[in-house]
Amino acid sequence: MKKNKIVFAIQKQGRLKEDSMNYLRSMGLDFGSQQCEMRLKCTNANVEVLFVRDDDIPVYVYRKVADCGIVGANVLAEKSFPLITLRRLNFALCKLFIAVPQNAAFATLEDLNGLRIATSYPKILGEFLAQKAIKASITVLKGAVELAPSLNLADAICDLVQSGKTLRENGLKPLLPIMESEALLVCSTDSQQILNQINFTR
Ligand code: PRT
Ligand code: ZN
Repeated sequence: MKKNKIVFAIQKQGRLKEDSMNYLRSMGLDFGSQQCEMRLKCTNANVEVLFVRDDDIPVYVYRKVADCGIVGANVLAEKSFPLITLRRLNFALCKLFIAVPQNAAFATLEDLNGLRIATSYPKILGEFLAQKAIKASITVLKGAVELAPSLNLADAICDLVQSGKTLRENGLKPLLPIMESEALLVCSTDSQQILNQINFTR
């Protein structure tokens, strides 16, 4: 049976939401006022938007509940579902860094051996450390990662950096970049069918 409706999964609230909606509008999609917190119907095409946590976007797309999603490359890499990236969207730009206390003696990659590193990205960090043959222990935190060194919960952190302000405010300095990130338009393996139905002009 032919499926005509195209479903997008985008972030419900946060740094990706506004730019994601603007991107959909830039493709010529119009939306009325939002009646429901979780879903929004397009008024000029058979398109629906689902608003979800950004961490859940890869699974929505992988399980084909949504056809496309807009998610940070960092989240996509951490969740590691085999999705197709249709477009790099050039917003939500940031870098995942290993950072250490400003007064720390650690200066090189090798200095991380034996340290405790706090992060919300254990998979990305674990793979990076394994590739570099560094043996460090990873402490997984969902948020407030920058606080961990001052609370003696960790010796270093691995977190997203944009301006660097949060690191400075917490007495930390960047040591090593792990990955660059930006918002990505992703879909599952039916990409061609989706591309045929919508004109991705940008
Ligand atoms: O509720 P939900 O789970 O959907 O949202 P969230 O809280 O997990 O995500 P959100 O809205 O904070 O970020 C969504 C995405 O935006 C991230 O996954 C990244 O792809 C991207 N992004 C871009 C950022 C940043 N820049 C960013 N600076 N995500 C987080 N930060 C945080 C960072 O964790 C740190 O605490 O901002 C702080 C650093 O910022 P600077 O400017 O002080 O360096
Ligand atoms: Zn999230």
